[in-house]
Amino acid sequence: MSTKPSRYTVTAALPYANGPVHIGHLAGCFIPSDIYARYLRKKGEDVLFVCGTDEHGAAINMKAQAEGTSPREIVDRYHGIIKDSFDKIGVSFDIFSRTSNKTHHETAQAFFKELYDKGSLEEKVTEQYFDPEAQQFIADRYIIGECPNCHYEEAYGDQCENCGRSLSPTDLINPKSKLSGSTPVLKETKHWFLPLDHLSGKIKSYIESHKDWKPNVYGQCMSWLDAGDGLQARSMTRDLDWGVPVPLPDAEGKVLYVWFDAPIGYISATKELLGDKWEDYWCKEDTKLVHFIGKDNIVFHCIIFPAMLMEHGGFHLADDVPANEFLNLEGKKISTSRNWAVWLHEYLEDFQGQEDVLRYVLTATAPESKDNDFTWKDFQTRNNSELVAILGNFINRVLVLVQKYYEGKLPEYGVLPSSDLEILGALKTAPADIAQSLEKYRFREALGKLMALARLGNKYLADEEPWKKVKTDPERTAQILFVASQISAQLAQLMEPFMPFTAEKLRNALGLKSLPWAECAKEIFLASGSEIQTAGHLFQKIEDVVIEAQIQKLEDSKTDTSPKYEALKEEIQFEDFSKLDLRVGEIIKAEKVKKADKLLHLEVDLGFEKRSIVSGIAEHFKPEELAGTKVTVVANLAPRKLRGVLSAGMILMAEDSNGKLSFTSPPADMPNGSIVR
Ligand code: B3M
Ligand code: ZN
Repeated sequence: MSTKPSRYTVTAALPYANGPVHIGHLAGCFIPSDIYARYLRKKGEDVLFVCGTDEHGAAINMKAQAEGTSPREIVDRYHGIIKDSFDKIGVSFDIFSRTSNKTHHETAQAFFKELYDKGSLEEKVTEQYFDPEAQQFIADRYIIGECPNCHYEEAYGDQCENCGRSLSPTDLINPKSKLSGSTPVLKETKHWFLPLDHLSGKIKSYIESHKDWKPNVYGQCMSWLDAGDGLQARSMTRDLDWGVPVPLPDAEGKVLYVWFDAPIGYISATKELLGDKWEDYWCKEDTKLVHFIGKDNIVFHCIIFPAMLMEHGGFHLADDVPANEFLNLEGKKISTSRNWAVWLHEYLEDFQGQEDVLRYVLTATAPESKDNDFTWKDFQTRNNSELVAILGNFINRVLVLVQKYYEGKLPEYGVLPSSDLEILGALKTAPADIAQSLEKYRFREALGKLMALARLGNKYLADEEPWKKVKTDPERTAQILFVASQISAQLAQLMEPFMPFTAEKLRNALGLKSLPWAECAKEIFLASGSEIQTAGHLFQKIEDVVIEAQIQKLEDSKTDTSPKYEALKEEIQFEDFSKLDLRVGEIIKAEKVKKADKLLHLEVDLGFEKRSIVSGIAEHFKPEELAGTKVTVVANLAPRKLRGVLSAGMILMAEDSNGKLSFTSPPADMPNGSIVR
């Protein structure tokens, strides 16, 4: 879009209503979209910011099944929790709807029907797994079996979580239905496909017209388009009993594919909010449509949804899709199933009044161009040494000193020296500078520029030391506090999109209204004589105990569903293996190594010589039981000293998933020194 948009439609990915929202979701799309929407509103733009819960699909059924309840009960519960926590963290949706409601069902069905009537959908009969006991077709996720790649036995029908390979249900060895445990059978079923293969030319030119998209997004789209067999037709319907019913007479028991109906949810939510005016936000070319999502949703928003809209006709396509990468937690992938997550509703309970701290930290560490890590330690450091020590400290000093020296009335300032004018000049250019980053969805960078202003203020006070000058040079002191108050005022304005709660507190203390972004490009916000109040401490120091408790909570609540088998290491060549010299040995003597709980000192007979070997098996075996045990020894491992004892070789041990060790013993009649290969 080259001309200035007349209005903006901003969407944030609809979270599945099968669990609460965690910090990964927030960092991925909700915080950035909210900053963007708040910024646009402050600019005076016509903005619609929509979201809602995604209440269909196998994920919801799975959760209901796991809890022995109904999908309806699940979506009602989580819609409530999610909506409430978004309100509290200040994500300012104009509407937060749900895909189970009537408007959405009607909108999605009408959309499907239009494609069907136009002949845009291909009807195909394919074979799908059917559970003969439960008497139903099984969603890919409900089928488990052995991975053909790594042989992990509990791979899902769409993906093996052990080796990461994406699968189809028929790839699984020994498939089992999770519904009943029975072996599924293939059965014919009819579905309606979106012929992405035929549409790929159009889709490609659409994507290619957006070379300006973030490289991670553009790159992922191109790799889908250029993949060996190109785009494949995708089924837009499923055999399931929960979802939007397929609006055709011969489609009993079938619902729309969740990724067909979910993005239409953005449109239904708009209709719900605006009635007939919804079209302005979805059909007009002078509307700028921006989808905020996480990287796992790129193909759906950049390829499948636009293809649906193109086929339907009459819609404006997304102008930008600033997808983020993933946020990890304490070095590990966030996982709902393993409960390795910081849940937003729990954060809000544990850190009341500190909503902006999370917004700040997630923006400062946002995974904008690569995966990033959230750690509680870093959260604490950013709070204590950035928000408290820089931003909070600066503002607190200014407000308190103005109170103390001038009873809260901003003093006259006379003729300011050029160094002060320079600082005021920086206030004037800051809005355009920060806007430049925001317009490019570089929220981290924008926040960095905001904090640079706070640092400038903090340094100014530290250099000028008004608390000293007040005794010797009252005129200069007045100037310093006048200038510092202007910096505070500008911070109050420009921090709004990032930290709306703090911004409001500060504006109130300064007696300022929220100004349109363009009007913030100035030097003086507060005239001499304006009354200002103190604001208390805007940020609180977070103590070690609080952080330790959070780390402990994470550890305590994690559930270990990690695979029973470790993934195989990288392939090696025969030459790599043949470097190992493995020999049969026999333990002659074993004793504990002093001051080392885990180590045993062994004397091992290799036939041609006796070796001293230190082995980390003391917690598993008693030394007196070991004499005469046959073992396999890595005989050419470079010798080294462990706790001062020479270890010339290594004993091979087998370890089960609980960490229990046993020897890989050759038979007793195998002579010591025999080669193992
Ligand atoms: N619910 C997937 C997700 O949460 C999905 C997004 C829908 S956006 C239309 O990752
Ligand atoms: Zn696998």
